[in-house]
Amino acid sequence: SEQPPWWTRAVVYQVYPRSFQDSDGDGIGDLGGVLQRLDHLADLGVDVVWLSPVYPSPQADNGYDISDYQGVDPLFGTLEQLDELVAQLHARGMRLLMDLVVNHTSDAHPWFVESRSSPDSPKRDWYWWRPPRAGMAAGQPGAEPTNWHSFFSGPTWELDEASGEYYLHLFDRRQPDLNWENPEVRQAVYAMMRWWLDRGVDGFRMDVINLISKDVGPDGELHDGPPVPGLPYGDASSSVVCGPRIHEFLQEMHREVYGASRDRLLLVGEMPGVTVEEARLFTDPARGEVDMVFQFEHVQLDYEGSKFSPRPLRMADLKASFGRWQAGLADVGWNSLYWDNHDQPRAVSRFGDDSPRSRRDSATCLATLLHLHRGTPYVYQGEELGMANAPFTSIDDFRDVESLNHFAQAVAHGEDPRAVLAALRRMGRDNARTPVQWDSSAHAGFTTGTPWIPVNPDHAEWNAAAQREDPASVFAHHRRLVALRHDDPVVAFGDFTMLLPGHEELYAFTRSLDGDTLLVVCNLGGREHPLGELLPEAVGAGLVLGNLPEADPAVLRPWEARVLRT
Ligand code: TEU
Repeated sequence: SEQPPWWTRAVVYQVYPRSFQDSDGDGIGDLGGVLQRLDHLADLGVDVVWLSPVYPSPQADNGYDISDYQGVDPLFGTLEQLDELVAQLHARGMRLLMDLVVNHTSDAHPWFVESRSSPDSPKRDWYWWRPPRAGMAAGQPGAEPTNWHSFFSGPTWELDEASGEYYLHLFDRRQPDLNWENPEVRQAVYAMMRWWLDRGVDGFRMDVINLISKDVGPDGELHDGPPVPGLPYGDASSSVVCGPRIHEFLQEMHREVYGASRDRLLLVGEMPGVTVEEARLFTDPARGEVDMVFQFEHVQLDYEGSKFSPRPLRMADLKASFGRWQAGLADVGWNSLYWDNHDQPRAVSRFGDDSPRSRRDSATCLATLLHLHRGTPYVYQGEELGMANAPFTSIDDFRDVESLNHFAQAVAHGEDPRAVLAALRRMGRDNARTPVQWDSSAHAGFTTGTPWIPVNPDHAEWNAAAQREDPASVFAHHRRLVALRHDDPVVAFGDFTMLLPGHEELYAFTRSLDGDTLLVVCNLGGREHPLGELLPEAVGAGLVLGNLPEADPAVLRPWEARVLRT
């Protein structure tokens, strides 16, 4: 049978360049810094680097608001440095994914500047422009063309005074949505993608790519969504998540862009709200769409509605979600596996226990659980070091537009600022954006200047230098997990079977391939459990990889994970 694609045994490492390593002392990470740290990535053994945006951008959403798709912002360096990064990664047998942000551009992109210049502009239809709601005056509250609320609070429509028309932005008002119904837009995006592939990049992580097809009804119009409790707006999801032409657009992209390069590429669709059933279609190789998707089910189990309304995570929900995705993509398609990225709080604080006693054990336990599932694991910068949420104390500590907009809207609606701040501290995206902690020196070796966001004070103890030579470190454990995936085909390809589905603290499963079975047992809690009683076959099995020193095989200690060959 034909060889499985190369990325089925790969591990991806996400670099958020702004917070990775600064090389010119301006306090903001850059490409020069990434080039300085390639040995760290090679030492970890990862195969692919997903680079968050470094394109020219006003930085309204830290680069996810792009004003030139074919360049590098001077903040981050030069196109030559990006070419050097491609060459350096390839020299190490690694590959580079660029972040493709084409659901929207920056409002400073020449396309939008032209589109906004006049209702008669040739690029007017490159974006979503609409008159005020029938019978209402431009600027009147409620006159927005639909009642949708933005991911970043407020309405998704911004009034352009000059024309009296509104433009659509699912995210910040500085991120106008491109109109993918317009074939000129699609062709311009495809040409840009081909330009990057010609420079040697190895694929794309496609930002909110399942939002590009909006559901325009038979009248070509966008319609209101159901009201959202507690918000003056409605929910856009039914009109914009996995819209009617999404598969058509991705297949067209596949036909028009990848060509002969296809087999060397990795194409990852970030898809908020995607279901397993839809992911079977998106990732079925026969359909020519994407290779894998970033889904959001497991990172939406510990809140109700808004991410800023947290609730305790139930283990049964976590197992049901992971189990559903493992089963759903077992016979077709492929899973992405992640806890962390630049949009999520730090895993060890959110799903583990970042207290001094349990931080190392829970970080390595969570990593073992994730990396032993079937799919491609993603390591977010600092996750391999057990980096934790930051000790934010005031709203002035936050930088992220999502958090700042939410705080303003929530306080304006009368919520207690301290309660809102507590939710931001727990779930805010800035938790993932504090600088990577390289050593115990000032600013953790991230910059010789003043960091754009404070370094977590715990870098004195939690940093790469302290861990690289320590076989018991979070880093060393991640290195072993990556090696295991490369060396053991059961890890990459074995069938997944969930065990102990009802257990509140133990998460156990098997991976089987041609009669070779691995048993994985993880204790996601602070109490010991009698493994011998619960899974007798675990006790005599050979230990392939554990996160704690070997002890009584019949007892699973707090935050202990074991990979066993039965
Ligand atoms: O994120 C899309 C997205 O769904 C997240 O904004 C998520 O909904 C939110 O963070 C959860 O509260 C992508 C990028 O990863 C993110 O950084 C950008 O802000 C966003 O798209 C817009 O480009």
